[in-house]
Amino acid sequence: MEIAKGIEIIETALWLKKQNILIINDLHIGYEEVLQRKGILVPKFQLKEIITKLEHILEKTKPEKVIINGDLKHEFGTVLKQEWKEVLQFLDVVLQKCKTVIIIKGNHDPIIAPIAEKRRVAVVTEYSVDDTLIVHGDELMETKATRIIIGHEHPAITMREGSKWEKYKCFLKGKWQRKELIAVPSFNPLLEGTDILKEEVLSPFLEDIATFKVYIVNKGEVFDFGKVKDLQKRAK
Ligand SMILES: [Mn+2]
Repeated sequence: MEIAKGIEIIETALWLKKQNILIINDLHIGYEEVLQRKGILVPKFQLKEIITKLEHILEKTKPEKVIINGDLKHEFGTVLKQEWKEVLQFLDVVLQKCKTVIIIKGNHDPIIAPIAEKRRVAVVTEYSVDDTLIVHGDELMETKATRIIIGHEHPAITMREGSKWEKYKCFLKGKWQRKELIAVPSFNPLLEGTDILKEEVLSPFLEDIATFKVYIVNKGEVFDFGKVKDLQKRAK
């Protein structure tokens, strides 16, 4: 679905059609290991699922650049070989389909650089293209760009589906300081996200959340759900 001129939602990725750039974020590779350490058993198919989904999107869009907008790896507290292996495995898949991969640093990526270097992938704090700034979004920054694209928030909405409640990932589009702001959900299927109707927002760019438009993604399909404030009214 096109949500702004030349900007399309493809599953949980954002595609800048004109510049042919594909943006994904918050993969948090290794997240299931953290859950396992806490005693929560989750099957270990996360990476495979991420790769299958991404390959499908890459086939469809054939981008010139893939930008990973922060939090590629969940945590680097103790860098286990296994964790390195998974990040490299992921980068290799992307590099097979797309020559240029750029990593934007997120708040979970303090030591991503040595891993990225192994595959000659650039690590930057922000990336600008035409009038658009792409940045992780955990901290505000000054910019002349007229559009900002962020990750970090993991936006989602819980809705009733028949008799049960389901959480859906969503994109958000609104304004920050008169600039257009787009928030992209987490690419990791295991991380459903923050319910923006019930929980505090994380990113300071989303201070005006009530005025934002919501686009829900369900099984690869995108649905326009109107504004946050109208959904808040209905939820009461
Ligand atoms: Mn983050």
